[in-house]
Amino acid sequence: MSGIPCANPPKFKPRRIDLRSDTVTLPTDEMRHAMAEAEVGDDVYAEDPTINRLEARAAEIFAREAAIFVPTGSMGNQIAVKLHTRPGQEVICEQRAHVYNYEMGMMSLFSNCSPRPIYSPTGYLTWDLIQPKLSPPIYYYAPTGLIVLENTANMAGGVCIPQDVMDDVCDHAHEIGLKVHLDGARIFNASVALGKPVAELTRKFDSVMFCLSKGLGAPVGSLLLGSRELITAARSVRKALGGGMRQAGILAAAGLIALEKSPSRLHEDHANAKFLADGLAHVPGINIDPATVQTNILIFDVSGTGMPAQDFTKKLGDRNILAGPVNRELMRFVTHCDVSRADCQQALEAVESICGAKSAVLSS
Ligand code: TLP
Repeated sequence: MSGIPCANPPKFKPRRIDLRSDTVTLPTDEMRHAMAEAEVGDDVYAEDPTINRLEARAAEIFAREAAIFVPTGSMGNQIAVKLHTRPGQEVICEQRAHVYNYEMGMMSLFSNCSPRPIYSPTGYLTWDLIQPKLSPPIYYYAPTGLIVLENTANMAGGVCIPQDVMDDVCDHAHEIGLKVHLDGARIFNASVALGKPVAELTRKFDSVMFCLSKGLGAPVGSLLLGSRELITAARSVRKALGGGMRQAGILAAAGLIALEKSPSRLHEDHANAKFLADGLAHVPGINIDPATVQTNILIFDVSGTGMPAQDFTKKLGDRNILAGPVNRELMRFVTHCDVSRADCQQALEAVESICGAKSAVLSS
């Protein structure tokens, strides 16, 4: 056979650089090995030793009484909304919050609550912004039932909420008997950027959700943390949502590795995001202030190129760079463990070539 050309030679498939999200990360060999070896049991009977270990370790890291493993961050958030509210109440959150925009309207569908979204120029809510939107105690208003903060604030460009802002919101809310839930899908990114342990950052919240399957690189899973009473109740709500996963210790095994090992490398993703932001800021038609990029998410405006973000995304895709449009003007890049500095350089070159080509068209 040697020397005879193959009739259908396999086509060379160039590697795609995936900046759409940190959800796209693939499990490491160490994770796959741990998954294969995981000791498992039926978690609906609370008998999966690996899940029990993950929950205990997460509770310990966050200095909480208890934790529950859930398949997704969305489920963790919605369990919290259900447990902290009564039907007919309002849930205050920032206008770009995940819990409001990307969870299928579940706070209305599942908990019978209405969102009260508030825009903040910084991307996160402060008590000054929240206080005027609390429902007055008049019988025909829907009472405020819960405040949800998001740290880091994803669609505000991965910005971190400072400790004093979170503490202040929680203190004021607690004074009037209101609960505060943290969507901490990327709280470990905030912890690295702010230089504070997650337990300290989240200490005042009534519940905290964090994801293993974002920057930490696990294939599946999130945890909801809180008091023992809250987490016991959460087991029923998780089951109601179809989230009782039986021998899911296979997933928790990867999660344990993500939890122990990944936080110490997140600074690399932040440095890569900064590198991208610095490069993008020099491309004509792209608008981003690199000083606002604190973690692994960049949101930038492409309207100056004359192209809608959807077209820009398509052109990047043609160059094997995957990214996501946020709306007509804005695009998002997310760095993660499967994206190197060289990949970021290649992404920047693709952006430059698109803008260069476009400028040439405009000037012709
Ligand atoms: N975010 C995803 C998309 O759903 C937008 C992403 O690519 O960023 N809270 C925050 C702050 C999130 O960013 C996400 C996922 C979730 C919750 C939900 O997590 P999953 O996808 O596990 O339900």
